[in-house]
Amino acid sequence: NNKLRCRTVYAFAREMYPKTIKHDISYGTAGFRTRATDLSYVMYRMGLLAVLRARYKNAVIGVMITASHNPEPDNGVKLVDPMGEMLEQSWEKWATKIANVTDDKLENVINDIIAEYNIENMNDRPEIVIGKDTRPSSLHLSKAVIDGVLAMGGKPVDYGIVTTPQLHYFVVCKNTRRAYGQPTEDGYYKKLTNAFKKVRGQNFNNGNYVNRVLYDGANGVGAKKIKYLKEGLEGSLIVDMYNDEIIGSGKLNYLCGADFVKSQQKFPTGLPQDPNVRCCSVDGDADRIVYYYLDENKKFHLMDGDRIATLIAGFLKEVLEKTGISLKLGLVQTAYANGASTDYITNELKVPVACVPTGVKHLHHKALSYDIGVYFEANGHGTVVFKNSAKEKLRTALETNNLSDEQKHATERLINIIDIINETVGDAISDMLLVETILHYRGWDIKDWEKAYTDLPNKLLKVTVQDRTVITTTDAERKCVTPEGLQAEIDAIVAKYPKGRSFVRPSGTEDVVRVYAEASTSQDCDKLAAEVAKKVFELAGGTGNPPEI
Ligand code: G16
Repeated sequence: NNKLRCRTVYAFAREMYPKTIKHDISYGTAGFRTRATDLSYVMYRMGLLAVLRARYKNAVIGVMITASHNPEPDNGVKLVDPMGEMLEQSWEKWATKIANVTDDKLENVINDIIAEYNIENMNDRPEIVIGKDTRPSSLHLSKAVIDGVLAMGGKPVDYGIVTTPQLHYFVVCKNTRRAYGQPTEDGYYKKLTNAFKKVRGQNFNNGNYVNRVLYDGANGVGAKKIKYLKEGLEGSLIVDMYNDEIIGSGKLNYLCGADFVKSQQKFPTGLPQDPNVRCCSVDGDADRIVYYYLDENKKFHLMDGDRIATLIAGFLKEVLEKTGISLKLGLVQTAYANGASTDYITNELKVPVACVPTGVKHLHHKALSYDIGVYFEANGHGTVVFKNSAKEKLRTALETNNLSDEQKHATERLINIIDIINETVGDAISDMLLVETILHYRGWDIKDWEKAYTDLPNKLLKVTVQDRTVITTTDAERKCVTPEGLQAEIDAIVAKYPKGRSFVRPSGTEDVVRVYAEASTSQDCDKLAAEVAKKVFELAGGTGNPPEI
C-alpha cells in the first residue's frame, strides 16, 4: 500500500507538478509568497507536508492559499497548526527543504521527515482543511494542494474561498471537537454576531457613538464575506461596504485595503469622503484592519494596529478591575509600534508591554504567556488570547455567586466578549466587532478615540537590493547585525533628530528591505527615513535608482 502510494506521490510530482524554478524560496513571515506562476509545485509539496504534519500531530492541519496584502499576480501558502497557530518554527525548515529539493530527491526529503519525527501511522487519513483567497490563481493552486494531500493519503476538506482567519477558526473547531464552535462558515458568523448582539443590547447607539461604519473590502475576500456577517448583525451595526470588484478585476488591494491605507497613510479609493465618519479597511485575506477618518479640512487621521491594541487593552484593564478577579494582562507589539503608543501603554495604561520580531507567530506565542494577551502589529494584524485557566477563573467566579452586582456585570461582559474575539489568529472582521463594541461601551466617536495619545510622525519605505538576506537583525529587529557598519551609520543619523528612531529589516513577504522611521516632526521623519534608506542602498547592495533625500 505504502509503496503504491509513494509511487503515486513521486509520479504525480514529476508529471503534474514538476519543479520548474531553479532558485530557492524560503518559508518566511507568512509562509511562501512569490509570483503565482512559480508556485504550482510548491503547493503540491505543501499538500504532502500537511499530511505528514497531521499524522505527526494526530490532528487536523490547515492550508491557506493567499498572498494577502501583495498585488494580485502574487500568491502564497501557509500551513496552520492544530490550535490555529502558524506552522511550528522547527518545521519551517522542512517546508523550505521540501519546496526546494529537485524532483528526484523529493522522496529522500519525505523519508527524512518521516524518520526525524518517527511518523509510524502512515496509513492514517488525516483531514487537511484547505481555503483560498479570491486571486484568480488560487483556484488551480488549491487544486495542486488537494492533489498533494490525496497523493499522500490524506483527506482534503475544501472550504473554497474563505478569509485566512476563518480557515484558522475551522481548524481549531475541528481539533477541539467543536468546543470552539461549529466548523462551518455559518457557525463562524453565528458565533461572532450572537456574542456581539448580546453585548450591545437594545441600545445600538450611545453618547457620541453612532452604529454605522464605512468598510473597505479591498476588492477581496473580506468584501465577499462581510455580507453574510451583516445579515447576522440584524441592524445592531450598520456596515456600509465599498470596494467589492469582481474576482480577477486586477483591483485587489489596489489603492485600497489595510496595507495601502497604513503604509501610504492615505484615504483609499472608492469610499465617500464625508468628514468625521468612521471608516475601516481590511486587507486581501481579511486578517488585518485599520480605522481612519477625514476631518473637516480633509486631513487624514489613521487609527492603526497600535491604536486598536491600546483601545482594547485599556478597556480590558478597566473591565478586569471591575470584576475584582486577578488576571495578568499584557500587550505585545513589534518594533513598528509607534513610540507614543508604547509610552501610553507603559505610563498611562500601566500594562506590561513586550516587543517581538515581525510575524504573528511571534506575537501570538508571546501573548500566550499572559492570562490575557493582547497582540497587534502596527499594520492592524492582531487579536486577544485568553488562557483556558483565565476563562475558567471567570466562569467559576460567576458560578460561585460571591460577586457584587458590579463585579457580576463586568464578569458577564468579559465572558461574552471572549466570543466576539477570534482567538485563533488576527481577524479583521472579529476585530472590527470588538472595536465597535468598545467604542459603543465608551460612547466614543472616532475623534474621542484618537484623543488618547498623539502618534509620532512615522514613515515606511522600501529599498530594493540584490539580495535582501544580507541584512540580518537582532533585538526584536531593532538592531542590524549585518552588513557590518550599517547599524553604526543608522545610529549616527538617528542621533540628529529629536525623538528619532529607525530600523531596517528584510521583508518576509516581498523582495524588499523595509525602512521604518519616526521623529518629532514629519519633516524630520521624512528626512530620517530617506537618509537611512540611502545608507541601506549604499551598504546592502541597492539596485535601481538610489533613494532621494
Ligand atoms: C504578513 C504577516 C504579518 C507581517 C506582514 C508583513 O501579513 O502575517 O505578520 O506583518 O506580512 O511582513 P514583512 O514585513 O515581513 O513583509 P499578511 O497580512 O501579508 O499575511
